[in-house]
Amino acid sequence: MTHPPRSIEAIRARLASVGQEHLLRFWDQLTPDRQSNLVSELERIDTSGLPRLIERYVHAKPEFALPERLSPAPYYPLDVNSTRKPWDRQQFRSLGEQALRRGKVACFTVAGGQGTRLGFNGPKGCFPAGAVTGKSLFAIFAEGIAGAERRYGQPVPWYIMTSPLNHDDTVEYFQRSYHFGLDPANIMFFPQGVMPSFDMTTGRILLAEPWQPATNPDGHGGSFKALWVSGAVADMKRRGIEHLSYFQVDNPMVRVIDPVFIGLHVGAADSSAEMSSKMLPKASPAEKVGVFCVGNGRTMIIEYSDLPSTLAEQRLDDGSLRFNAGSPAIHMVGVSFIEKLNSDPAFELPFHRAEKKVSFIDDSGDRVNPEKPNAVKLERFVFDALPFCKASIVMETSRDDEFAPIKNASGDDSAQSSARLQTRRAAAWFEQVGVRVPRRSDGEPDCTLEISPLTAWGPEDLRGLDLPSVIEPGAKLAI
Ligand code: UD2
Repeated sequence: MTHPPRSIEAIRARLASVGQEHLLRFWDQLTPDRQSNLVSELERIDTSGLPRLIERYVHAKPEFALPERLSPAPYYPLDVNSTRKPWDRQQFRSLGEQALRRGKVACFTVAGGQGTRLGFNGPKGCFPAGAVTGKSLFAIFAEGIAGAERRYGQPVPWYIMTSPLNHDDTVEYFQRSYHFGLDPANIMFFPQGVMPSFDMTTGRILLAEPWQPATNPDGHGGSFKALWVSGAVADMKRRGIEHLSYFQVDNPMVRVIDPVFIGLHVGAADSSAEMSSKMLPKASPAEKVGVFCVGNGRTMIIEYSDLPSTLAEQRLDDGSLRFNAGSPAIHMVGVSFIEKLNSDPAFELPFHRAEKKVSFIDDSGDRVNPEKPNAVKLERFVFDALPFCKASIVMETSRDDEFAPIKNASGDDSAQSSARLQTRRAAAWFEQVGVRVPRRSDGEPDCTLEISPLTAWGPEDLRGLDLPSVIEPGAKLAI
């Protein structure tokens, strides 16, 4: 299809008015198909907002404004008898289970990230993560969901946010895997939005190809809009879903459904049931996780890069970190909260600016692969919605039980470290039901273990199973 000259002139004028006419530099050399591609890409860019955006985030580097009144956020501690805030875990478990038995809860996975650090060619959810079986992240989550459906006798729909870059591959992967035995009618995929990537010095949008502006996914904070425009929220309302269990694609040990957390979110006196979060005590002041704070009276997460080291390193008299509540990025989100945000035309989460290396086509049509950051990417973060809640609670979870993310190709937060943590957790559970686990002199299990979330959510689920009484040194065991 060729584009009528008049419409391309209108687009050219619109781009010229905001200093972006270079995006059409190669127009005359493009095939009609590629011209068409370029036009639809350009039509998606909100040109009227560009000058302000570039001024504010590309030419300037907005400093994070630390709230004047900042204190650590309170939380429901893991030890329910702690003097910090005693609470009744069983009561909230029952409330959560009630919500599950009434079919009010769905899962929501943000899987639109580019996974650059992992260096994996494909959607990150397809990455082999099971310590023994090498099952993918998606397969492990699916088993957790199947486990919840079996326990509570209700479908747990699964909403998966992809990006335009990995959407088709993700959907195909699920089809090839027969949706891991889940009912495909209960799984909905939708792509998040994208933002243009800007040249760091000129503010011009880079061209990834002569027919394609460079773009990046707009951050997991883009999910509030994507859930709305994709029709996912409408689908939830049709099904009577009221709450979403939100988790990232990178953590194979996450409890995809946690009745206690659901119960607190829906029923705690200080919860608005809008958005709640899990926390875990930080492993070190420099750990790369956001930190829960109360700023000017509102619960919020301050990203690790924005928390001044003077605060990150502050200690209490007992030696513990004052700002110790790290975020594993696990939330409960009320469907009505998503609706509330989207019905306010002025609602917008802030952008966060990151300088990245982005390969591009220069004005002479040559590809440039920069050696240092040349581009600004803008992303929104989901946790910036917390201060929009009427009230928001935080619950402590156990690092050993629920956090083994895979982010890097090696070292910390890699497949190897995650397998070690999966093994450690499984060893602890096995030992609690009397299975002998071989241990090395440093105390680490001398074997590799994996427990599927379809089999058990904790040691209590292992009782009554046909388990070996002893695991041999060097064994690999998956149940
Ligand atoms: C995130 C949190 C950090 C801590 C840590 C725990 C942010 C900014 N930081 O760090 O505070 O909680 O996780 O593991 O979130 N994603 C999308 N679309 C996007 C970008 C990301 O779906 O446009 C997904 C991505 O697929 C992944 C998740 O969001 O599931 C986290 O993204 P990340 O890897 O950029 O965040 P990270 O690990 O720096």
